[in-house]
Amino acid sequence: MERTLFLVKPDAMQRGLAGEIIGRLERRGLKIVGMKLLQMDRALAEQHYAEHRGKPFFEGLVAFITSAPVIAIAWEGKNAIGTVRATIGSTDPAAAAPGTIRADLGLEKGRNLVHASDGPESAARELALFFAPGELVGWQRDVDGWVIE
Ligand code: IDP
Ligand code: MG
Repeated sequence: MERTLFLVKPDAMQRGLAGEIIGRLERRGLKIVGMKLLQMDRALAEQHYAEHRGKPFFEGLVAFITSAPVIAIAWEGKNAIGTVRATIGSTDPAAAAPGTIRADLGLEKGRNLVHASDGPESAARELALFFAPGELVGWQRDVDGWVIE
């Protein structure tokens, strides 16, 4: 089982697409183990996007991500990191595969609706930025890893 950090970004929130987006990931079988609505401040945005500091789009990205509330979600499931990335599609919605969240709901790289961690190290780092360990819940699983209903 893996966990990954996911954000419904301000553009998706403004457009009323949070339910649609979260529903798609729920229906894949991923489980929510943490969720909060928050407005990111500049310090959190700069930490979250630290790898992009210095790039031409960095200032715009920080201004955008702090411009309205976001929903932060910790998803848990088998290969959760790769599964969420595959479900959202590539960074540029115009180039993303049809059927993915970014392709189906967006068109602009700078307004691509969602964030998802891109690997185990970034998932651990980003989860810690948004959630204290005690805030993440556990689902009861059987020996094969399936959630016990
Ligand atoms: P990712 O969100 O698919 O992981 P990254 O390369 O990590 O993509 O970039 C982080 C975010 O920065 C993107 O989701 C997008 O919102 C924004 N971004 C990336 N490249 C550009 C660009 O060339 N122009 C405008 N915004 C960009
Ligand atoms: Mg990224």
